[in-house]
Amino acid sequence: MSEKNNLSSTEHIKMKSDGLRGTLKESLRDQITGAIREDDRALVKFHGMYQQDDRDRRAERSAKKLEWLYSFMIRLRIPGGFITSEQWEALHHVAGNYTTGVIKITTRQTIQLHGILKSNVKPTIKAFNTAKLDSISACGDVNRNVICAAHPKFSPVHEEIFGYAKKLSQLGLPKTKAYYEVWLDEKPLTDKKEEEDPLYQDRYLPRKFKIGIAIPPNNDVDVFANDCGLVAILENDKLIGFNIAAGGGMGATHGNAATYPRLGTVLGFVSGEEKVLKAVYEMITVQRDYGNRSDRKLSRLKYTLDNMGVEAFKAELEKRCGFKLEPERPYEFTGRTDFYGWHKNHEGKWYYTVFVENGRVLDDEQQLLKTAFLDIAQLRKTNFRFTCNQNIIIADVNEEDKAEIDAILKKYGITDHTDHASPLRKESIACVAFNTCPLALAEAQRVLPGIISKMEPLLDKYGLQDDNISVRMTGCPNGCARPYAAEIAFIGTAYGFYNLQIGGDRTGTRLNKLYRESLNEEALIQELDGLFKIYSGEREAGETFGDFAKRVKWVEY
Ligand code: SRM
Ligand code: SF4
Repeated sequence: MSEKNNLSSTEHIKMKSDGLRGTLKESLRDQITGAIREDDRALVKFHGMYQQDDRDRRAERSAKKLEWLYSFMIRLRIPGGFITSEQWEALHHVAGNYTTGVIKITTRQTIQLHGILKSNVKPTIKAFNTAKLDSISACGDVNRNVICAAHPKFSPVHEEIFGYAKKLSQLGLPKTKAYYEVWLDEKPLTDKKEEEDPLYQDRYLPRKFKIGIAIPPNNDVDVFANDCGLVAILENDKLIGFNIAAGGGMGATHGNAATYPRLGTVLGFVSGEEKVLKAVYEMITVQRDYGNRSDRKLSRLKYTLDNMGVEAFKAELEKRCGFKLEPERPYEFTGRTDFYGWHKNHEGKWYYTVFVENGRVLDDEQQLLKTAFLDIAQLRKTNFRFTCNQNIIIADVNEEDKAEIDAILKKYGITDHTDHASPLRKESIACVAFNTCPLALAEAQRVLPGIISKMEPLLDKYGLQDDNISVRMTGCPNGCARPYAAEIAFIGTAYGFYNLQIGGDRTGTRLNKLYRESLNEEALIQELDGLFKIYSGEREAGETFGDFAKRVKWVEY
């Protein structure tokens, strides 16, 4: 079982937090500082928020002997990434009233808003609550936003599988009512028994826990990057159950060999709703009881699994479930890209997938994304779905409304942008990094578009312009853009420097490997020029860049 002694400081904060309340109310009342108390910074994450500061302005503020410019980032819990047009409209106004204005679609199918001053946090949460949106458990040592294959075109059982995302999200919600008391001013419970929590108890999990659901043949959710991955198995267009995988995770720390990215291991197959929910629930309890609570760098499920061994982990899971997992069922992933433009599903509804570069919804000189989405939302004729590739699907459009929506997309430059962006650009993902992420060593979303602009001419030069090679960039090794599962990854090591990793496959089932260490942007482009030249000349028909890199042993497997 997990270490009883030598608990990390976060464990103590959780235990004495009175159901995640801590001194949050006092912290909010304190007008002397834009920050909250130190222990509350750990607790506020469980409510879906992070205290941050503007890193671009640290030096200037310090020089003036001013406190850093603190603000909060709020991340919503949106299982399966689905919201209504009413909710989009509310989100648009919250973003305008209280935040930087940019709506950021995350790699886990939800949205984040940045730059919220302490005094604006409660009004923001209240406005979300009015729109039936919340940020409970979007961060913290709990089950996070449950992600699910995004595009309803791909399966007649999409709705049923999306239903699992909602149920699993509910299953993993903490029982504490602290969120309602602290942020929504609801009266404290008179009987604390109401919030006794058999799953999380008073220590919650050793670390974050992530669940993803994929519908083959598309792996848009990168299912094996999750602590718990469910791969839907269909027979004759009917859902018969899920292969269940454990131990995916991307995070690593430079210079700490005990940490590593890992893809989930399929443990077996499970069918029937009750058993599927039970298997996931018990996987969470195994992690709760066996996960490392001393060293947070080694506390994700992937380390628990590797420490116990896959067979022992599976045996413990089956013991707790009271049933055995069946042997894994066959499935095949053929891609993980989003399907841009208009597509029709089996019921005759239309879906338009908009390319949102790095998930940043704003109006700029190329296109008026925010304006277009607001206009569309105000029609009340669509829903919105976020994808794990940081894009948006304008969803559930009736045949008779399609022309009206299409006209808005054209008017504001959206169609043009989505149609004309290169396959390379549309496949690229970057994490937030500067100026808000406190862990960033290097830039990511602010520089990747420019790097792609330098890679595009290289691909043109070698006749590779139609190749949708997956490129992912992060400002540090934590892996928020799932870079280790890309064909090409740039992983920040210091400001302006990146490790170049290559050799991952295009479907998220093979990790890449380190090829060159700490290159600046110019050196990265130079290296890629050489690699693309060889790839274009020597690849076999249909061979992807990642597969080629592996075959010719640019990196060792
Ligand atoms: Fe992440 C921490 C942003 C998806 C692995 N991640 C952070 C923080 C909160 C920094 C912090 O701890 O203070 C970043 C906030 C930046 C900012 O200013 O907004 C951050 N992570 C993001 C997002 C917004 C990236 C994006 O541009 O889309 C994604 C939000 C997802 C969501 O909606 O919940 C995001 N993070 C991921 C993913 C991808 C995924 O889950 O599919 C991963 C890799 C998978 C995994 O968990 O292993 C990921 N984030 C991490 C880690 C490393 C965890 C580890 O096991 O070592 C950290 C650092 C930590 O937890 O200590 C981290
Ligand atoms: Fe921040 Fe690193 Fe995550 Fe990028 S990968 S958002 S730099 S923690």
